[in-house]
Amino acid sequence: MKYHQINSALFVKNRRKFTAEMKPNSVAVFNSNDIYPISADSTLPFAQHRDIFYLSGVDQEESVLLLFPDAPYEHQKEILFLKETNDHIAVWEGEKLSKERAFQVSGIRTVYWLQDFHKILNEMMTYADTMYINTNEHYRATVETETREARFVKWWKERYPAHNVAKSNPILQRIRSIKESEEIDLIQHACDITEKGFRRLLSFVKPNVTEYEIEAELAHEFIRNRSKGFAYTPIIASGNNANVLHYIENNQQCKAGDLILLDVAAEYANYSSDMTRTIPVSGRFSDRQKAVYNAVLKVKNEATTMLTPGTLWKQYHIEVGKIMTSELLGLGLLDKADVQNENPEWPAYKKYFMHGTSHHMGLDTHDYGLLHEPMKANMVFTVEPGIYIPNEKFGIRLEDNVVVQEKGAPFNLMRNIPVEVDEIETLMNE
Ligand SMILES: [Mn+2]
Repeated sequence: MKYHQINSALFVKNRRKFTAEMKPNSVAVFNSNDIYPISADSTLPFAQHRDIFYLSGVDQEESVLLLFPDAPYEHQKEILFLKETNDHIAVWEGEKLSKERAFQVSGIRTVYWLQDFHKILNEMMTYADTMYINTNEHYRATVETETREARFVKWWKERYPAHNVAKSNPILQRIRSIKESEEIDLIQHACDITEKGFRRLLSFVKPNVTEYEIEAELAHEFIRNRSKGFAYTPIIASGNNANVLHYIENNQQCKAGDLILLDVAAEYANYSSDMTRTIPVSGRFSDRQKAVYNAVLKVKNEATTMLTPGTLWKQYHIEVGKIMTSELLGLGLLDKADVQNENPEWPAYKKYFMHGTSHHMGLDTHDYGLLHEPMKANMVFTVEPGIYIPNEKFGIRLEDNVVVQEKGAPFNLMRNIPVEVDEIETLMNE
């Protein structure tokens, strides 16, 4: 791992929050992700399943975490199963967690090699009444492959049909959405790496630079700061490309006078950041670009103040829509009749701003969080309004990451990343 080791106290706390919600005499199992094959012996880089990482800090393939708070013996309450390693295996496969290192990382004392999993699970199942299985219930998830977790669940249900089944996912959605201070520090660190990348761009971008050269600058800056790289596939969209919301080709040349929409951010220690900035290729905004930019900025700043404990996600979006509508009227993009005749299911403003304003962010960029439940302190949200105008061949989105506070306005984790027109122009022309 490139990142500095996280204090195992975080994972101890996370497990305590999970087990506090478990029914009496129940077991929960969490699996690593697979390493996905390409062809021949090529593979995609490993990406750990965020749930087992959240509960253990183990960032390695072929790992299983078993939690059994009511186990008859103390050493059975928390168990890790890891891929076997020793000095000989390490020469061939590189360093994997030893039992001692696994304890240092996770705070879990009982560590077995993976070949003992079925035998020990069987013993636990004879004691337990209920099994917590971990299904993916994220509101945006579409999964085509069978994950290691899904494979385990299928096998387990066939093998142990007499046990009660319970769901881990709603518990994880709730506890993962409220961040511990250590997690907020890690997300802040990811945001700070993103800031370094963005500042580097402000002196790099000139007419005729290509979108992929911009991507390369960011990758360089992120990795040299101990990030694995982008937290999600970067969007580097100059000119009219900004009006394709999920443009990821990043293969065009940036033309003088155009804007570049950059939805680009670093990960750190598996935590995301999620930033969008829109900058002028030539280092100066036109008057029209500036007017639309400042409208988006105003919506972002006003929306941010509404992210407070008790706010409902759906109601928040209705309120942001009203602010956006007033800005679009001011820009002449909508007229009064458009608004008076609007369909409440698809209000007029959606012609120019068709996506959501906020999502939870954390270990996943679109993180866990139950959107029908009111917001709480220490949730981390993005705030990302945009105005997209294909007729004028540009689109603008601005996005920060903020922490909901017990009292007062949210804390902006991207407060140091330039966003005002004057500051962007000054830095681009130094
Ligand atoms: Mn986002």
